[in-house]
Amino acid sequence: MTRTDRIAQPWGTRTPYGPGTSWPVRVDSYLADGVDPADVDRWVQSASVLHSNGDALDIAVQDGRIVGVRGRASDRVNHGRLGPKDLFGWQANASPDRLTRPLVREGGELVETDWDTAMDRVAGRARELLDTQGASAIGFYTSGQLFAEEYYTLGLIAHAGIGTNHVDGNTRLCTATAAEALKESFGCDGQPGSYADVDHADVIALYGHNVAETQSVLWSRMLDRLAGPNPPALVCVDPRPTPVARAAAVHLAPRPGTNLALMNGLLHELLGNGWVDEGYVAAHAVGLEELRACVERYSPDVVARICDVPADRLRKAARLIGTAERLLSTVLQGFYQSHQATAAAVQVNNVHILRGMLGRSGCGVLQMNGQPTAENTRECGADGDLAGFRNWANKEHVADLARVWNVEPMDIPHYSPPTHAMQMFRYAEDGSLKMLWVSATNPAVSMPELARIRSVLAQDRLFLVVQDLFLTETAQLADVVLPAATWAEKTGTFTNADRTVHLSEKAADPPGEARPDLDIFVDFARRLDLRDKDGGPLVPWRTPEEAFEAWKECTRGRLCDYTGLSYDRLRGTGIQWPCNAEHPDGTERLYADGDFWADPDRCETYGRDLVTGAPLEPEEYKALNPEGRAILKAADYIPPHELPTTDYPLQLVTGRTIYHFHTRTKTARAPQLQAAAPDVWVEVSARDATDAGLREGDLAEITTPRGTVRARARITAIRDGVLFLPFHYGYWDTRAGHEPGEEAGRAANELTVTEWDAASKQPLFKTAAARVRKVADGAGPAPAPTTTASAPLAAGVPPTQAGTAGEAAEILPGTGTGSTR
Ligand SMILES: Nc1nc2c(c(=O)[nH]1)N[C@H]1C(S)=C(S)[C@@H](COP(=O)(O)OP(=O)(O)OC[C@H]3O[C@@H](n4cnc5c(=O)[nH]c(N)nc54)[C@H](O)[C@@H]3O)O[C@H]1N2
Ligand SMILES: Nc1nc2c(c(=O)[nH]1)N[C@H]1C(S)=C(S)[C@@H](COP(=O)(O)OP(=O)(O)OC[C@H]3O[C@@H](n4cnc5c(=O)[nH]c(N)nc54)[C@H](O)[C@@H]3O)O[C@H]1N2
Ligand SMILES: [Mo]
Repeated sequence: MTRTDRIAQPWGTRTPYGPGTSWPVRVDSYLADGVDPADVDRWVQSASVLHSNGDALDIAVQDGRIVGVRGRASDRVNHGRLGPKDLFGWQANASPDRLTRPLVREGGELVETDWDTAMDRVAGRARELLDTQGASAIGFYTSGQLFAEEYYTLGLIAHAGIGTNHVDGNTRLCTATAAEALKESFGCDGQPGSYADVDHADVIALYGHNVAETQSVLWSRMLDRLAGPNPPALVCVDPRPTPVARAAAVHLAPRPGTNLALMNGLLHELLGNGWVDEGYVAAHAVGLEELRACVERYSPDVVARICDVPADRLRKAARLIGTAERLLSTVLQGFYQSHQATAAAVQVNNVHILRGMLGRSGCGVLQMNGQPTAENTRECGADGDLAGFRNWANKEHVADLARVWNVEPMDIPHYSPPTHAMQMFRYAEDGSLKMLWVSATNPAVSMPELARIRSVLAQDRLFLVVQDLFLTETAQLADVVLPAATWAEKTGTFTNADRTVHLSEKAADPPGEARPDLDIFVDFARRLDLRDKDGGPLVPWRTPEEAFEAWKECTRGRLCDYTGLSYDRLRGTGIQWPCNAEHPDGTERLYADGDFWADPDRCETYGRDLVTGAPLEPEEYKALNPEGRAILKAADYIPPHELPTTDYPLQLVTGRTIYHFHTRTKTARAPQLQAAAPDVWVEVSARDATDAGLREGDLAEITTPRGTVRARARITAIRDGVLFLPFHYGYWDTRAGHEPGEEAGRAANELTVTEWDAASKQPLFKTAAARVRKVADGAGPAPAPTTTASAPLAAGVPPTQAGTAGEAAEILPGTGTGSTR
């Protein structure tokens, strides 16, 4: 066993391996100071909820309290490894400022109350609105961080019980584009690939995906391949010098917002050089001629001018991708939250269709998820889609769902596409939406253009319910605050980005009167007395396992078929859906036979116009794709709406660092993680820093047409003309030495724009015009990590480390049994 400071070395010790061999096991664990493995009473099976990777772990329990975590050696996803957030993040559960009682607003103040009073207020307001204004006065805005059982229950209540079309998740900000891109190309949501493709690929292309920081264990797998024999070549498309970019054979750093032009350039080269599997395309795809006609216009020289990347480097990337024998591609927020998101993400699918690189080992596309349970939000229809990937525009799908729920088809709204989150906030702003129930998300920090979001949420005429662990920026604006139990305090299942379903079991009691989200939703349904068409309770279940059994029935025969799973079967390793009688052990890769889920009778959508977002009519879809093949969809590049001007000469992008999760409600409460990145910073290139007179650590002010943020400058190898802000830092926070009410904000979303992708409706967090100026000299380096994309150019910045506080155990192959007991 070795001990490693996992703040200083986030990816831990290398265990090299070669292509086609299995990734060695390395078991990581961290126990609270003074706890000996021998003292642990119980190890409770779970997986991480601080990213979408699904790192399986066991929770250590001593005297009824959580005291640590240990990676599960037997799990297919992580082979025992854990990342920094996995190792240290659990400490937030026991934070003394957890919500322990419901709160209601009385005379302008939030005051403690009992559950009956709080829930009667919520149910009472809902009943009143249903009676006076109808269901469209009520909206639900949920998360990618609850469990499948909870989403399924919420989706049923909202769709069939309340009857509103206003149901969405923060998955709209996160992976709406992943879902849309998969639907557009393959007819249905669902990742074709598998993490095991890393073990076989000879080329791995990462598009706008800083996997090193955002799915750090998946990056360890790639690093172990890079350290072994016959390593894969990496292609990285990102304007920042991420760890991925540094390890890449080819790094393309395009101007933000030009991804589609870049992709069209790569496809131009694939088609021009004949790097196409003609037989595969002829047998399994439609749309080749349209694609060819479109990408013809994107020669490397044209693309070099649009994206400002060297033409030869583009050719080099295209050659790697075009001649790869086993190509794995991943896509994430650098595409999904940037301009022309869906159109660009779809082109990555097109690369795989053209090259016939689907359904074989090493040949995967991962249109990544971000949040741990985002896949379930989508599957269960808590993002507005219909449960089980059913098509709202297909009457038979609606009828089938009505059968499962024992309601009338007309009870399930399907007259128009589901209302997306940005539109729900617009309805609240306009006043037609009068009640908004927010669960497990913090929009007062995470949505674009915060000044506007605050004014929407703070309105008197909006009845705001917030269900959270803490009194977040959003909860502070609520009329009713419901204290929730969280991960490790409740049981449920969730599905990671490669379709692996994990069971997460309750390890400890929630604090005070906090209750599982499932119990809260079920209680609401009971208070409203929601019924099915025979007068039985609409939500007949109480426990997570009962909810899971009901969900299984809803997925029967669908692509996301869960019918072969059970809580018992999931006690062991995670299992990939579809899992049913035909595939009792789950399914490693979708579409092995080139049989897509795109048949007009079974597809999840008839698709949209990628430029305007207009839904296609069923007849149009049938004419385009009568046999249900994969669809090669083309789109032309158009410049972003907000381009640099003389007033705002730079481009602002926003994103993440390895040590923090989102608005930091959990990671700011884990001492090692908080200390590694305690306050906001802004990344600036050396040229732009010189222009602004900025040196490392100086206080800078960043301004866009929406607002101003102050942050310490970190000078890095980011592309010239681009600024980067992490979006983790909400209201000024005394922990970082700030006084509440300081003048300029520090949340990146004070600056972002209210605009979204036409097809997926995902907001643009990664394309805005901005300027930067110096406010004051710094007293030392910026509070940014040195281990990551924010590594400083300046010498002498103390390295990010935690010393003994960050030490975690690693059991390496051949040095132990994999058990720390
Ligand atoms: N440590 C950590 N891990 C997380 C999370 C977290 O908060 N912290 N959150 C989880 C969630 S919900 C998500 S969605 C994922 C997100 O995971 P990622 O998508 O990997 O993370 P981001 O930092 O949002 O964006 C990735 C990269 O996009 C680049 N980028 C910006 N604009 C453009 C552009 O126009 N084109 C291109 N090609 N690239 C661009 C940025 O430079 C950035 O490095 O991470 C998950 N994992
Ligand atoms: N500028 C900018 N903005 C962004 C992004 C970006 O890259 N740049 N990324 C976007 C993306 S991809 C995402 S996913 C969003 C994330 O944005 P949010 O969803 O707002 O971020 P979180 O901080 O994870 O908020 C989750 C909340 O749920 C609470 N919670 C956790 N577990 C539970 C539970 O079991 N039950 C209940 N009831 N509550 C729980 C937490 O305390 C927390 O307050 O941000 C988006 N916003
Ligand atoms: Mo996300």
